[in-house]
Amino acid sequence: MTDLRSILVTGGAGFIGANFVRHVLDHTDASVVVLDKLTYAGDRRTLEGLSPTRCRLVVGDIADATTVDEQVSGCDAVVHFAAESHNDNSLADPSPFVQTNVIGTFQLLEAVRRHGVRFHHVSTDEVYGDLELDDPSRFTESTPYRPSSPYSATKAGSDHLVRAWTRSFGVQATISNCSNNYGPYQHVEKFIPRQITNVIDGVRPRLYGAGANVRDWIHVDDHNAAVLQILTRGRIGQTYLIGADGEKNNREVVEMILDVMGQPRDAYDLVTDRAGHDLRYAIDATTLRTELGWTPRYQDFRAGLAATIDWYRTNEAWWRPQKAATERKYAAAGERPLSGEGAR
Ligand code: NAD
Ligand code: TDX
Repeated sequence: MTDLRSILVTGGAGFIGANFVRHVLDHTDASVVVLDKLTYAGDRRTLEGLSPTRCRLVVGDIADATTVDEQVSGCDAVVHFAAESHNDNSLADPSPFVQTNVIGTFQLLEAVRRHGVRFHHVSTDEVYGDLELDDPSRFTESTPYRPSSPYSATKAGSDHLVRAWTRSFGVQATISNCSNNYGPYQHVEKFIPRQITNVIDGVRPRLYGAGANVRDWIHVDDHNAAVLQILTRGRIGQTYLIGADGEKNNREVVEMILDVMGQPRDAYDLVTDRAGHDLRYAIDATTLRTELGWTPRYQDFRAGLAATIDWYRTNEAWWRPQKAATERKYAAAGERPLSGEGAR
């Protein structure tokens, strides 16, 4: 196993990054520097309670070359989570997506190139576009890129930069493309926490379109265990797809949330669909499983979801400050009920 003493985690005050920092502190002896701009999606409280001798937060922008050079020069590896991450926001204003996801990744690559630092790039299965609902195939490492939204197009662009810097400049990099994550500390703009917090507030969950779109759900801890294994044992230049065989359509997920929370399974509304809404994502993680021996620990989605619901019930103080502004953003984007009680 590669000896990593100091890891720079970009976006470590966001959902997956903060869970990764906890995973590293629990499973290795390494210390962590988090580089995070603290946008609307980043929250310093998410890192509260972590050992101050092993985890330090630097507030800064990955698109700023000076800040990035300073932080990269002192570390053994960079794990790059920082991004604008929400598809709906990218439809309302793509500009910060280009700036952070493309220019920010470029600045990091230039710095790891200068300092000879190991780099792991965290990306998404959305770079592959979508699959038909009745298509039995799944994404593999050789599926052609076909992004649909400004978000996924900028993530695809960042993946291409990483590959070019690896091949042309010898940067020691790996890439992972993961499916939809769920778990603690996810921003309430995202599907699962939005619906859980709606139910807590006595508001009916909101499904886009007919609720038939399929996502391949994975618990955030399983994603992060895979990222750490790729960082320490992955092949340089290799891309690994991360997924836990968790395909479900959105209606099934909402019905399960309602059921676990003691509500009637049909107590949701159908609302305006997302423009360009990808139909289905599905991951074939054979390379990761066979090469690195990774297996997901959270095999029971309902149990993982119930634990996540408990987390949101117990940690209202963490998400409450974001909730009203998030719902105002959806209302301003023109979201309105098409069927269900809300439409009457
Ligand atoms: P998130 O939105 O919860 O967190 C993103 C973090 O990045 C925030 O803390 C934010 O403050 C920080 N950030 C944004 N712009 C920055 C900048 N310019 N400089 C420094 N920090 C900045 O996102 P997430 O869901 O935790 O996603 C993390 C990564 O994982 C992203 O790269 C995303 O594309 C990828 N990913 C996410 C999922 C998912 O289901 N959420 C699935 C696959 C891949
Ligand atoms: O209120 C909602 N109702 C609804 O039906 C919201 C917020 C979403 N949806 C649907 C849209 C998607 O089909 O639920 C599904 C999941 O939506 P999101 O949580 O917005 O995730 P998605 O667009 O699939 O992208 C996520 O997975 C891949 C992450 O946000 C990305 O960062 C990651 O790259």
